[in-house]
Amino acid sequence: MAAFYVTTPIYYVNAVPHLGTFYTTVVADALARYHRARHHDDKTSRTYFLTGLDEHGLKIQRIAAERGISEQAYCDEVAAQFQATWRQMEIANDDFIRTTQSRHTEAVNEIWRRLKASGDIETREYEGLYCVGCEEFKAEDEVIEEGGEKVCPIHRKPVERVKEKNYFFNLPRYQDYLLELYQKPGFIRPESRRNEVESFVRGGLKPISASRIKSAVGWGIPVPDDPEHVVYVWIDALINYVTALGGPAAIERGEGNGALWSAAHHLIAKDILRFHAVYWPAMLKSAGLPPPKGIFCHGYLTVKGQKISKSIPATRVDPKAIVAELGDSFVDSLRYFVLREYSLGGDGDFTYEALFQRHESDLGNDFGNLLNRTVSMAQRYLGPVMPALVAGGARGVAQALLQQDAGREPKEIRAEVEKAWEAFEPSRALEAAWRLIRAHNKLIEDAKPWALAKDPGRRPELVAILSHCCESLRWAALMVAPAMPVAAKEILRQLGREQDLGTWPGEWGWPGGTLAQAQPVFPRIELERQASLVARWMSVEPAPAAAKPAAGAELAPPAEIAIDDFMKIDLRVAKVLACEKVPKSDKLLKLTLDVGTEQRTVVSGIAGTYEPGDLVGRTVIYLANLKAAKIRGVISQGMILAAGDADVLALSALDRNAPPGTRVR
Ligand code: ME8
Repeated sequence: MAAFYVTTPIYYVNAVPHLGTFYTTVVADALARYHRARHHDDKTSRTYFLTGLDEHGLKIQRIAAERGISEQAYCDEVAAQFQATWRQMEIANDDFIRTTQSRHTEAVNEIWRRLKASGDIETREYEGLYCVGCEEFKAEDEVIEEGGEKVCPIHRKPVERVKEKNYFFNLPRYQDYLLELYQKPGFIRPESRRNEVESFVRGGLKPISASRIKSAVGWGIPVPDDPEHVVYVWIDALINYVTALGGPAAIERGEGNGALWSAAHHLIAKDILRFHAVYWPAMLKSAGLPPPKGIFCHGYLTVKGQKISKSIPATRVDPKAIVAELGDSFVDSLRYFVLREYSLGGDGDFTYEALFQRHESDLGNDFGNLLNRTVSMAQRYLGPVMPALVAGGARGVAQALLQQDAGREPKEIRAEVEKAWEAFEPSRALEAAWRLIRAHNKLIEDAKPWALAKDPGRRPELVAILSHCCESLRWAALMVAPAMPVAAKEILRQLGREQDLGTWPGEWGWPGGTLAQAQPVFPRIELERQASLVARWMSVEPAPAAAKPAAGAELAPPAEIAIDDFMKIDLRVAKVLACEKVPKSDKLLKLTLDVGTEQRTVVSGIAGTYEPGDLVGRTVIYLANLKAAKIRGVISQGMILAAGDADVLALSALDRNAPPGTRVR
């Protein structure tokens, strides 16, 4: 049985979808669509795609309390938004799991009993540091000191000291098991992530928390037989992948959806690798269940190098807002873009310019153009009916031309596309499919059907060329349909081959079809419109909701940079010579700085914390090579560094005197 079970992380309900969660979900959707299409003719084949929501934990409990509504009401509200967004984005998941569903409570109870029966659950008096953002206990050496407080290095928020009696899971017992598991080829991909996990496990493991005391965290699944405790949110969350297949017993018996477990692939980003690659297989082993087949860990999407994250307004990229502006047909452009632009393992920086560029060049100029030219010429020269292409004769002419252009047979291209989808490499799959598209655009340019059409004697050649183009479009539509289901459907409709949707290319040879009128599938977006949209979407005016991150909301760490990148930043000592309020603004101060070689003007959003008089004569750290920007009519030449997120807490300072202009590094 060619089974394929793919999961996304279940997302926290402390935010609605953004481009980061969209990315993982679209990749999983495309992989599932590929597997369905590739094995459409195999009745025994099964594909299952699961996504859903992680609804328990302190983070959610606090947001609901702040909102003054019940946790469940809050979760229901966000769940509806997730589901509506995924539908709009053409996400065809087979199941949507929510950890507040009763089927999940049952599975968690059963797994807990199994962990206990294996002797892996024990109680301990525990004192430790807890980060609500991560929903995780942190060791002393995992936190950093900031402003005299211990803070989580990821969320930059104070960790909470917790002293309670907790249940613990005996993770160290599974060290050897895990190390052996990591030797299984492809269990953790990419290889760099496998190495990272392996060295973490080799470094030694500690028991992990398996519960929280109910008086501290009420919003969770009660520990079986001990209602004073709730199951720790990560243990609860990971089990979702088993719940959705019918629970541990169904998996053990290999019954129904349980049979899919041996084909399970967890798609995640690197922030949650340790939970999936270390804790989860150990828990499964303890519960008497086999590990998933594989874990694929992708990188972060960033904006200007910062991880796209719910709580950083400057990184906010909202797929819904983009589609609301550009129409439902743009969903496929967005899906295509994220799948084609980034190679799945690494990080990738998002820009709207690159999105528009690919929409216009790959989709409009390559794919759309081939469709448009082929369908309109075929209609004009041959009429709507394109009969099946018979072998031999003029077909050979087109074939020869094509091979010369594509450099390979369509079947070789198809094999490459298949290999790439199988290897979780959507970008390479799409790139390969594009070879077929580009080769046929070139075929049209070289064979000049408009010239052939003038000579009745060359009609067979004309038919051959245009049917080749129809067939290449049909193949390309089928091979890229996992990424662009709606565009693929429309292309097949115009070719008169809608019935092929959801199948996979078989023999090369146009099977015949009645063409519809040519219509643009990827409408052009005027440059001016693009520019005004980019300006609007990139304006970093914090949204009201994001201005004050909710308790526990994530403050993601910026992506890692190399020292060379850091060296591009020109930080200097500067002295404040003058300071005044910016008219009609509560937040902004205008500072005149001595930066050693000259005076510079900087507008800074620190008026909520500092009076102008506080600052004159102070030394600050100044970012000198930031592109100048006009803020409230004042040209700001750079910025000064300050601590704090939405609200400024403190200004940068030096602990000794250094003259203005001195480099800071
Ligand atoms: O961690 N780039 O939920 P979460 C790429 N509930 N992917 C990103 C991303 C970015 N900038 N930002 C988010 C949790 N993601 C837990 C999971 S699973 C048993 C429990 C994606 O809402 C990526 O898949 O914080 C990442 O792993 C996930 O969202 C984190 O989602």
